[in-house]
Amino acid sequence: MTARIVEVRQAVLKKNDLAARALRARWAGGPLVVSLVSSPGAGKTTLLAATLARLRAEGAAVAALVGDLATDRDARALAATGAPARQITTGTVCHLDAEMVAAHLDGWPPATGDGGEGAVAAGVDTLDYLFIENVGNLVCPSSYDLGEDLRAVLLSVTEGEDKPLKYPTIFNTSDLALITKTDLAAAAGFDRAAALANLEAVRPGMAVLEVSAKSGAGMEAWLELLRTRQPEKARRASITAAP
Ligand SMILES: Nc1nc2c(ncn2[C@@H]2O[C@H](COP(=O)(O)OP(=O)(O)OP(=O)(O)O)[C@@H](O)[C@H]2O)c(=O)[nH]1
Ligand SMILES: [Mg+2]
Repeated sequence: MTARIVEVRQAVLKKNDLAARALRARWAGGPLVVSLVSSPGAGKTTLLAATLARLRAEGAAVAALVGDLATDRDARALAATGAPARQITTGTVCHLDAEMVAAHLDGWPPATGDGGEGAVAAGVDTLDYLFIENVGNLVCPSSYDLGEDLRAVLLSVTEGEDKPLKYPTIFNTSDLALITKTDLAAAAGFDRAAALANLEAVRPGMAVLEVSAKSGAGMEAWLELLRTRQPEKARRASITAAP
């Protein structure tokens, strides 16, 4: 019985890996694709809304996909920034997978604006940045590659410094950790040194940024990381495409 479960799970993951590979190939010359993972309520949507607003104001073409079991609340919150945002409703499924992402890309985002700053032409290939907010869960999303270029895991100051030790896989499959809600650190009695030590124990050398989407503290470093990564990807794509 156990062997059969393992077999089925391996087949599902293999299928996802193939779909993720196809996504990666599809947007190889397109946007920097950044996914956000965390426990429920760690601040993904709030951080993403602030990020979309800032990048749009600089003239970047940005859009977001967001996964939740139910409701389109997050997509509506993100769309309030003016950026195209699309909800993926997963029902009972506790993570996004690459096929769900692929199924929501056809004809999306539609062309918006008048071609001026912040306007987005039709299709994901014309974007500078595509963000994917995963379902709030520290376990399931870790096994599913979405073809993203960068996966950021959020750890809010209110959820406990021990989370990297208890949920190592999600931290191990992420490229960057974002400590969020730093404006609440003192009130929550957040032990910053312990959190950093736990991240380091699980993923030595992991890049860590500390942000508050509410106060704006640390946002510039996060945006600068995105602004640096985006042209790096475009440069790599043009080298690969060169005859
Ligand atoms: N004080 C403070 N509150 C924050 C910050 N970021 C988010 N919050 C609050 O935390 C709560 C959850 O934030 P969300 O952005 O919805 O979190 P989420 O990770 O998208 O949640 P799910 O999509 O449900 O997993 C909301 O009440 C936010 O207002 C922050 O930087 N500081
Ligand atoms: Mg959210």
